[in-house]
Amino acid sequence: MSRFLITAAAQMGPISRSETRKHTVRRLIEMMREARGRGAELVVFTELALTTFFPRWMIEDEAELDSFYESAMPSADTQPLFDEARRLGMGFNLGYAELVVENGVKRRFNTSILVNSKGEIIGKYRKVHLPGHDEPQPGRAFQHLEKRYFEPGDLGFGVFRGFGGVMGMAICNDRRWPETYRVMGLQGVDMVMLGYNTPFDHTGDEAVNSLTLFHNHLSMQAGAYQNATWVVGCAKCGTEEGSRMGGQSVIIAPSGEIVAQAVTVQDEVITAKCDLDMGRIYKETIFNFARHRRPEHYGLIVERTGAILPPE
Ligand code: ING
Repeated sequence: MSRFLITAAAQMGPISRSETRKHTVRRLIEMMREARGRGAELVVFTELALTTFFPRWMIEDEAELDSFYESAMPSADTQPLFDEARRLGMGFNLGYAELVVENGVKRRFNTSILVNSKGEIIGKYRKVHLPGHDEPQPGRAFQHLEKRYFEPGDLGFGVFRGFGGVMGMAICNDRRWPETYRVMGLQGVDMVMLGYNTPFDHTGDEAVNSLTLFHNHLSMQAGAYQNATWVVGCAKCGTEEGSRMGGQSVIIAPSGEIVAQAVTVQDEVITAKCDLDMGRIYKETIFNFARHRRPEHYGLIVERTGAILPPE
């Protein structure tokens, strides 16, 4: 008996630096309603879905920097999103900048939550792989200061029961690292959801930058297939404050096939009827970790001891 989950990704076009949370939340609610209209039970929003991608700037003023973070979730500005999800009877995944004060110390994370159809937060993730730099780099049209504005996630790659399956979360750069999917794959994940803000000028190398969209899908399709899981990748895209970011949000099956893809660089909802049991054949045959995986033979002990290369 298949476990079908009608899933949506709500790709976002640019969010300007001055856009209010209220306006952004209205955009999210409009897409949530469109997704529900197509029967979606879950909608995946993007990374940092409430604000512009502020790590592209060096922000000296702490109050201004804090203005891009959420110190409560939900807050008065985001409560309408939770209320609408409950009214519509659907869940959502939301990426945002999280500010918490622990023992008087401000801690900042690039965070994602999973909310069920009752408006309850049933899962939380904090981005592990932070790309870019902690100091502004000379010569860049746009900075990429995630290492300055966020700490590496301290929650690991957990999975959460919900929506009839085992759900996992990642954020943006995480999707490029095989460990991200494998840690969740080893926990039997059925669907990994992630948002991304991916500028075309990240490396400064024209050849690499020209492959931005190819590498985007390559990373997620490989992760899906090699761990027999659905992957939903949802972009913030278009030219946002002068920075061009890639779109092509996708819903990818455990086979690695793209079953839905966005075709604009604006707010766009894509949906798919996801059979959460589709991964089973892969988990039981090709990627039967218990039968075929042999970490004891991978030389990982060598890596752990730091002696990456065998002695001369
Ligand atoms: N953005 C980008 C990402 O991993 C990047 C950074 C862009 C890395 C292009 C490599 C190539 O998609 C975030 N926010 O992680």
